[in-house]
Amino acid sequence: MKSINKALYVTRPILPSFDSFCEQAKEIWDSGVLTNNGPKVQELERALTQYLKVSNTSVFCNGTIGLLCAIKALDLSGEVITTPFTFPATPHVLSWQGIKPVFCDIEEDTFNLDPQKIEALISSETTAILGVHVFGNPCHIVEIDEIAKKYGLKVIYDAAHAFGVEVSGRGIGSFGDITMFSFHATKLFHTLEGGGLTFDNALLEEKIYSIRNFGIENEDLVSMVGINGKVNELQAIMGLLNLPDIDAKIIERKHLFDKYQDNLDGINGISLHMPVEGIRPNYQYCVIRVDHELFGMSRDDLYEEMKQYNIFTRKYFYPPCYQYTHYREEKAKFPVTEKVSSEVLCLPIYNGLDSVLVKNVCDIIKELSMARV
Ligand code: T4K
Repeated sequence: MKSINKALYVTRPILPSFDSFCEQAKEIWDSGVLTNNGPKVQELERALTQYLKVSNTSVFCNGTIGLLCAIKALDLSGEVITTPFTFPATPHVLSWQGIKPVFCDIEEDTFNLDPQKIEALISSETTAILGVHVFGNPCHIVEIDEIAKKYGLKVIYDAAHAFGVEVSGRGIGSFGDITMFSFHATKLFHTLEGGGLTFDNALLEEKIYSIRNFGIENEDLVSMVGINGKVNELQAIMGLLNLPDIDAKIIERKHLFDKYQDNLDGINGISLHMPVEGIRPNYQYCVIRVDHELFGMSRDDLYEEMKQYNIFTRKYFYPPCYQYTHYREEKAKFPVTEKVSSEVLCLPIYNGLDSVLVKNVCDIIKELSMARV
């Protein structure tokens, strides 16, 4: 059986040339402005607003703090309906603010909130819906918007996976009241650590700015309970250097994704999670589902077996949030999440990944499947 010499991880960060980073860093050294909404941060916000096709962007030290501040800016309280199929950051930011995450099951096709199941969960305490565009596939934006309008709820989207995604030519960050992006090193676009909030309502701009900066309005007035969510100038130049290449990086990833599609085709029990119709996908993740019965091996066994070949896949998102110690709920309430979460596996996809290695990964999956027959 084929083996992979060097450890293959689910992702590797995109890096600009070291010289270009040093050149930009020199400007920061010379100016002595390192942080506190410096010129590079402001330049990055303008560049992102244009690239993401949104009205306003505020950058943050990471996506989680960005989301926390979005919830604060919209004055949410009580209960918020969200998905159990996500990274811990999503429900935790609610709990941090004394808000109860009310989990709603997902749908099979997109792994996103099932809009048919949202209304039954709305109570007099509900203040918002927090959807996640999981693996870059958009939530059912129109249906969620209709429900929110009917019940007077706010809508926040966690677009940690959806940088650069467009729906019928519209930036994914232009939907809902506020959208959060993660600019973590493992994401398509990154600022080492980082995140961003995008929003249409210009009135939110000052509020978000103030919340990000301890609630300080001016030298004489601290008007809100804020936090330190600021980005430094070195993070900003990493973003400014990465951004111009993102479209080319998406194309490169599409080739890798297509290679996976060609080579996984026909393996019984393995299905590739596809981008939905009508969007511009970003190919940040390459996700398969493993049907234990048809493939002859469970997702967990495949995950373990692949490690023997130096392939380190990830079980995003297992365990589902309702199994976390803090949120324990009956799994019977979330049958789709339960199933999806036990079957998904993220395969290596990143810029610079040799397409020969993609073929090798697929061959190993194929051979493992045949070995069980
Ligand atoms: N909402 C959702 C839906 C999210 O998925 C996330 C984060 C958030 C909110 C929160 O956004 P941030 O606050 O993080 O901005 C990683 C990322 O750390 C996390 O940002 C991401 N989601 C999550 C899906 O993946 P881990 O714990 O799996 O990362 P780690 O360190 O195991 O990295 C995965 C692989 O990447 C490694 O095996 C090797 C490679 N890697 C990683 C890092 C950090 C590198 O090659 N270089 C690196 O510097 O969470």
